[in-house]
Amino acid sequence: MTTGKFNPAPTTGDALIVVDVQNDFLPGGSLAVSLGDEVIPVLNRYITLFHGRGLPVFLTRDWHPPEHCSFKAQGGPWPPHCVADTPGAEFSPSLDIPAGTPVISKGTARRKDAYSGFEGTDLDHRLQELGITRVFVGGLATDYCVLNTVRDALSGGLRVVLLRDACRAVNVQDQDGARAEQEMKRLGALSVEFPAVSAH
Ligand code: VGL
Ligand code: ZN
Repeated sequence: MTTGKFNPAPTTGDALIVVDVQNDFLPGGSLAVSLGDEVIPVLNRYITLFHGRGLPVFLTRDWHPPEHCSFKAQGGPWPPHCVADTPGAEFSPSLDIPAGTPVISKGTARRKDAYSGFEGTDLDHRLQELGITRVFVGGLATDYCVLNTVRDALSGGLRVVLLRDACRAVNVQDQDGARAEQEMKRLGALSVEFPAVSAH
């Protein structure tokens, strides 16, 4: 359901998924997303909101081995980024992470890339265990990991609220971010901005 009297106020059965807010995707990082740092204060508000209501928060992270297949030297499209246990792979120090927040690592196998937080991880199982039926998704980047995470959430039967002001795109091509958002909405995601949620 994407329109009508859909109430996006976070409640029991909802979880927040914060996608890849890691130093390498932020200004100064090896695969910096333009204005990527602007998502942090918005995400911090969502984290506070969910955590304050006792609702689960999950963090995903890109967590690649040093010679990952997505890196240019291995024939992939990207500069080296988010190599496990390096400073570039760490979450931004500005992200307010409650103690004990679960972290989902993806793209950990050398020969396989994974843009979705569900791919090759136990995220689906973890959400099921908690009785989650709807996920709120924001982070980096709109046109890769957010898009693919949202796609998998929807095809796994979850409802999705896309936090549009908590996302920024790589935009390899000019309109990639805009196209990704359209695609997520077409697939059934509800796209909201923060006040739409906090007003309830
Ligand atoms: C991502 C490009 C390469 C992302 C990850 O997190 O969106 N983008 N690896
Ligand atoms: Zn990556």
